[in-house]
Amino acid sequence: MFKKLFAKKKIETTREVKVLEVDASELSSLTHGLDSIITREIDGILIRNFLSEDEIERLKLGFEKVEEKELTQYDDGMFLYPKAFSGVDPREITRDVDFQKTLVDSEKRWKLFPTRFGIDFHSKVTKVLSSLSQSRTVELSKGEEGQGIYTPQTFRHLEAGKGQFKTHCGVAFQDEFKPFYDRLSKFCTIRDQISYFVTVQKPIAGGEIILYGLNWSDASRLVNNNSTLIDNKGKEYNLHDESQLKYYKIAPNEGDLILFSEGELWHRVSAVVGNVSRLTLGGFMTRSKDDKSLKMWS
Ligand SMILES: O=C(O)CCC(=O)C(=O)O
Ligand SMILES: [Fe+2]
Repeated sequence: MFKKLFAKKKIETTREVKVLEVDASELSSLTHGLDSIITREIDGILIRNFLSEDEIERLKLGFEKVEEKELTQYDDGMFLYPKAFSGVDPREITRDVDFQKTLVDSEKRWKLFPTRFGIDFHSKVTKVLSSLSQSRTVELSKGEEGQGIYTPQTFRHLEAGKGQFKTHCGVAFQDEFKPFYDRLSKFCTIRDQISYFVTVQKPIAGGEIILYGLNWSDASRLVNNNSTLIDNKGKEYNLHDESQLKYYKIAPNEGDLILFSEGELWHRVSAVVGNVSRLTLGGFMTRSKDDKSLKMWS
């Protein structure tokens, strides 16, 4: 009885984050995996050993040869190749003809990927993603009149000792990068976007993906340099205090592929620690307007 009386009042925390973990050889048991992320029955899937050691080595070698001038810096210690949507069509509006031209350039660059990086990553990842959905195909997003494509995947290089992705979620991006999302929303339902990436180089420590058990629709205010979330009732969560909310945290191994509900789920990548940088390759997808396919971009 005393124990009960004096027990410390449990701090109310957020919900559990559900991520299924499977080996690439067992994927046939998950034919509804992507659909379950869309309906939010689960938050994500971690597919172990999606790429072989040989495929990883090819990607690493290929990325080493990417020239500095081809990289775009997005934040301190964060470099992307090729440019992601936020660099192609940033906050100010790009003229339609110029945007269309970037899609044509993206297609040329993308077609060279298999020879340049030694593996047809796009075909391989699309095949697996398609096998995880019963009702939808996974497709490239094309430009107007079928001209050009939205780059489906980007390499993300987080420099040793400092690179990180601060807390964010897809829906919050929709305000921040409105011109781009306005274009996307002409052919997609942009709300339920899904993120996927494969780890190409794992750092010694840090560089973990952290998915918080808090949805944008429950907590939409992110303050204090992306370190505090305020929910709709005014309750504050310090994202760096692990006792304040539930989360799923993992540093995937090289070759592992993770996919998760990027749209509503707040998440971040912790700072890379040690002298090995973190390299990932991935992109986003969301349902087409007719809900028959998932359209990709990065
Ligand atoms: O680690 C990455 O490549 C990106 C992490 C992330 O924020 C995402 O996949 O949405
Ligand atoms: Fe993200």
